[in-house]
Amino acid sequence: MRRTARIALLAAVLAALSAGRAAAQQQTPKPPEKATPAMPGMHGMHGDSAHHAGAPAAPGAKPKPGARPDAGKPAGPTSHEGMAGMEHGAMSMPIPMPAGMPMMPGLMGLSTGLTPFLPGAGVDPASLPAARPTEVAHLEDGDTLELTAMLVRRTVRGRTFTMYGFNGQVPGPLIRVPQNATITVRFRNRIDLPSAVHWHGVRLDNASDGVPGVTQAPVAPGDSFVYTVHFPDAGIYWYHPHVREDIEQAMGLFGNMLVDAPDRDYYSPANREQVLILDDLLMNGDTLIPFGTEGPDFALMGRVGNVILVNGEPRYSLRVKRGEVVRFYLTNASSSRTYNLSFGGAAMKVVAADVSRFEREERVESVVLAPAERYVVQVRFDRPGRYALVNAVQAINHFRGEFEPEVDTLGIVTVEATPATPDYSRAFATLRANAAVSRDIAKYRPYFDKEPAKRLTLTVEATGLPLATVQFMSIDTAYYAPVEWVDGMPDMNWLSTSRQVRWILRDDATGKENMDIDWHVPQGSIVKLRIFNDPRSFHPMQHPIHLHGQRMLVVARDGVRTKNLVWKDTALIPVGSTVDLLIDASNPGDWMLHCHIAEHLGSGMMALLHVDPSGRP
Ligand SMILES: [Cu+2]
Repeated sequence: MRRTARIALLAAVLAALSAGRAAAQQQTPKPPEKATPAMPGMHGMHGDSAHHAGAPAAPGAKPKPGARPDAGKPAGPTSHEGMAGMEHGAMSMPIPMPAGMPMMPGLMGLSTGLTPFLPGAGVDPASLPAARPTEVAHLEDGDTLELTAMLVRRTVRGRTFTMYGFNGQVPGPLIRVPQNATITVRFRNRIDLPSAVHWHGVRLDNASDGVPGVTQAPVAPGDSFVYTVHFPDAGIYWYHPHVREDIEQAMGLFGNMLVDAPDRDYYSPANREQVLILDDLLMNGDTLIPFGTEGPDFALMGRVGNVILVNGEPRYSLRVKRGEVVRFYLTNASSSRTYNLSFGGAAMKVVAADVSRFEREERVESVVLAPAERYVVQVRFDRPGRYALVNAVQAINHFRGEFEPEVDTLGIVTVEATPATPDYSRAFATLRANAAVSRDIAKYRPYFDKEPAKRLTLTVEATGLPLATVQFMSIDTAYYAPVEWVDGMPDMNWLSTSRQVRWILRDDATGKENMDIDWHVPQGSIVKLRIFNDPRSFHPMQHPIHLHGQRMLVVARDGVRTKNLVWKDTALIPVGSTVDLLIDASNPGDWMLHCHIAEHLGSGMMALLHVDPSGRP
């Protein structure tokens, strides 16, 4: 049903477009093989305009979150006013299409209308330091870290680019601290955009949350800012700029924080630890796809890269001994991509996520990691040989209207014949219950069945998109996937920018949207928030919703109570789903609630939650 419908609808759109008719005439579908084939050369970059980006300071000059560059600009789908791609700029359709998928004929020759941006315009890459792998910064309570965002020369798949790194490292330094430590971070901005650092998932003082326009001014190029970072919770966290994440984070500004509990037995035992950050880079042959100076491109689905990187490299490798138990700390630093990870059939158990351990360890076949989420998994490699770290997902072929399995190998774990010592096989086979987690959660249980105090609907509005995109979307939306794992429509996606697309958090009670939502709750309150991801919107998509400075429980999905709880700071809301979150509003201040798809955030999908101080010292 779904497959045939997709074939019919896309064929109809293609046929209508090539015949110059309105897409409303899709009742006369043609078979897809009649579709216009890909034009030779359309994948090529026209000129090297990508390396001559416009005003470098512009992309980060976002004074206030939520502000849209041209909000309210009237532009209907039949009007060329303000329409994406009607300005034939220097950059024309550099977007690589998935194998076997032709570009939508109506989109050929269009451009985003944005000034292309890549880091380090006019800088000779040979003059820059080569990016180095992550180094561990062991810090104790009271220590200070110098952290500099800078230009680096980085080689990916044999091609050298000017990108960003913290302290010259990609990912940035791994900050390893004991739980309850407080450190000082002296941040210096030496890149060509305004920046700031957000300490993702850490329940720290509001003044150090790193959100320009909310907790601080943007740090201009050449300037600095001092953060005080306190770590009340053990686990794996990460830091990244909260300014033009679609550029700065994607170009290498991210790193982990690993917070050690005083209890050495906090996790069940492992022979070794590995910290893996995943991200993806969008390349067209030998070049990077430039970003938009004025705002994000790829605003519909976010920028989904075609090169997946583990710790900044296309191929991860690890050698272990037979029977070794490895504890992997996994972080998704991608702008938009959600992963489904497994280790070639090796036994895996999930032990922790964003802000705590699970109530109980659980055996899993794979782990799903949306942008900004973290999971801690333990994997036992019991036979000599090679195990592939894979991302195995269902792709949608929008052209053929089919779901297709897509498996990417991200790395190889080679297992030697020598047995590992100590032998943790028995501890690994035991699924531990973490009674301390259940005890901590106990006082929140009475709130699980309360009526939600707040309700949000997730949706989107678009104006001025290319006609072909509007026609495709209007039909395609009838058949959505709960999670879009890959970008099956990169041409349409690229041409949709934050000028045309506005992603929306809508307060059901007041109708207010995004930054007009100004929720106040008293410190110490326990807030049930119900989020519904409307499948009937113009282009429904999953959203990883992140709340700063607090912790929350996903207590139910579509009315089904979560059986094994864990404290989170980011929750994936699939299309069509209703998710109940219980927020522990314990940390006073002004905190962002937003989608962590960088381009959705850059297209307005954010709100503020004020946690008002209790008034008591
Ligand atoms: Cu989103």
